Amino acid sequence: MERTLIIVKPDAVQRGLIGEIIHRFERRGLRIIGMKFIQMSRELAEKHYGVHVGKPFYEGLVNYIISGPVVVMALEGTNAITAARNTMGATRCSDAAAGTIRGDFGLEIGRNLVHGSDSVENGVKEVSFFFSEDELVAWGRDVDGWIFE
Ligand code: DAT
Ligand code: MG
Repeated sequence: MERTLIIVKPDAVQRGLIGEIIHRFERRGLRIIGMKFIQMSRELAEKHYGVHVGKPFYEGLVNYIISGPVVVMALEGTNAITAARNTMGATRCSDAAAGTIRGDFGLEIGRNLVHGSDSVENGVKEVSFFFSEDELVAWGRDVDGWIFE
């Protein structure tokens, strides 16, 4: 079972797309194990985006992610990393396939609506940045056997 950290970014929150975005992951079969509505501190944003320090877009990226409230979610499922990233679409919205979140709702790379972890290792790490273990709910759904093999 993999874990991924999903962030409904400030542009998506401002545009009233929280429900639409959560719905797509929920419908995919991923199991929600943590969720909260927060405004990120600069400190937490810099930790989360630490891998991008020094890149030309880093400053703008941090300012964008702290510019308004976000929804952070920890999702669990078989192949959760790849599945969630395919549901999100390509980083550059204009390249994202229609039917994906970014392909259906975005135009620009700096307003790309959603974050999802990019590896199993980063999924575990990023979930731990935003959730303590006691904020995560270990639960099963009656339908799990019809979604997970
Ligand atoms: P992703 O969010 O698809 O995992 P990433 O981890 O490579 O993409 O980059 C993190 C965010 O940084 C991305 O969502 C948007 C921004 N970004 C990435 N590359 C960029 C670029 N070349 N110009 C401007 N912003 C960029
Ligand atoms: Mg990334």
